[in-house]
Amino acid sequence: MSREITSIKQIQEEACRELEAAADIETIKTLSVRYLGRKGFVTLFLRNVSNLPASERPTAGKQANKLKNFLAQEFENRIEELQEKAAQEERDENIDVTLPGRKGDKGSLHPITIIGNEICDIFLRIGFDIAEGPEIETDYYNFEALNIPKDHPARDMQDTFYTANNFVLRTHTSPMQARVMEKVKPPVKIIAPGKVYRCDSDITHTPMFHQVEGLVVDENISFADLKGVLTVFIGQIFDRDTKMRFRPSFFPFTEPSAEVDISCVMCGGKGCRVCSNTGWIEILGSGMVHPAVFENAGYDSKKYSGFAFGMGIERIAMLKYGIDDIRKFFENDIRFIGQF
Ligand code: 2NL
Repeated sequence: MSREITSIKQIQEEACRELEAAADIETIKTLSVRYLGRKGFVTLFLRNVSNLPASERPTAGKQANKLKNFLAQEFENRIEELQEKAAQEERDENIDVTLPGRKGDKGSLHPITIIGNEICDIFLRIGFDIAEGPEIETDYYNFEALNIPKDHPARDMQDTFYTANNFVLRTHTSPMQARVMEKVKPPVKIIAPGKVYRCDSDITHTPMFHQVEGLVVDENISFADLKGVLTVFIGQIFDRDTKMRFRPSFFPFTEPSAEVDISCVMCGGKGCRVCSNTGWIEILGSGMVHPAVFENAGYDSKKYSGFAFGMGIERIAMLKYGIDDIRKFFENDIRFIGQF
């Protein structure tokens, strides 16, 4: 550097030009000494500020200090850049291209998603539409519309999660079906899949689980139609020769109501631990839609009839995969949920 450097601006321009040209860390360290060292240009300039006319001193001092900080930062940044570049080059050199590649983890569908999709696909093939809706429901759609009176045990605080302002986490997906009936005239042929919530927890209950409910409404729908649809469904989701039976039951929203059992998927009906030696396993609830539910929806219960059913997806998945504890579905242990 032979030329005399006089102004701060000149020092800055020169420093930047030299930094631009510097290709290695040693050169930058030398530059740092040359500009910011004890006898560096910036240092000397700062020392010389007191010799300037008084009116120029504050500005010159401020600018020189600013440049000092600026250059210190620039030098440091550039050194870091070069260090990182060198480290990267070293890493590149050390790659052994003959090693087998590392496999990335592959995601898979959750077992409940798989079985839920399978259930929906079967009903879609029989001509059902899918209806989905809110998980936070009003008391009306979750209970009242479905003929569940105010004093019904299912309403107990123990079973239902209440949110602010008397909303509830839906305890079944039927409220969605009530919503559809309110909007569309028969014929209705829908399934309502989704998450439902009950305040309950043990080896067969989790506070959140999944349901698929079905609803068919038209003129002249009979219990035989219910039996036909469920026969096709059970034959497809389990085995073609799985047997099925209805057992009288009670639900407030259906009359008559029936529980549906299938011949035990584990022992084929001979009797085992899974079926408590009965040879039968309960898989869903069903019935003919109660006239009060139709009237609540604005349907003429003299003109229309219909059937409905509801099942827990976890229960079907447990039977299909031979899983004995429902909680395994929600512990999110990849070793478990990645198997399906
Ligand atoms: C079960 C039983 C059932 C229904 C759900 C239903 C819906 C409407 C009208 C009438 Cl909108 N019924 N749904 C009917 C019978 C049984 O579910 O054990 N579910 C897990």
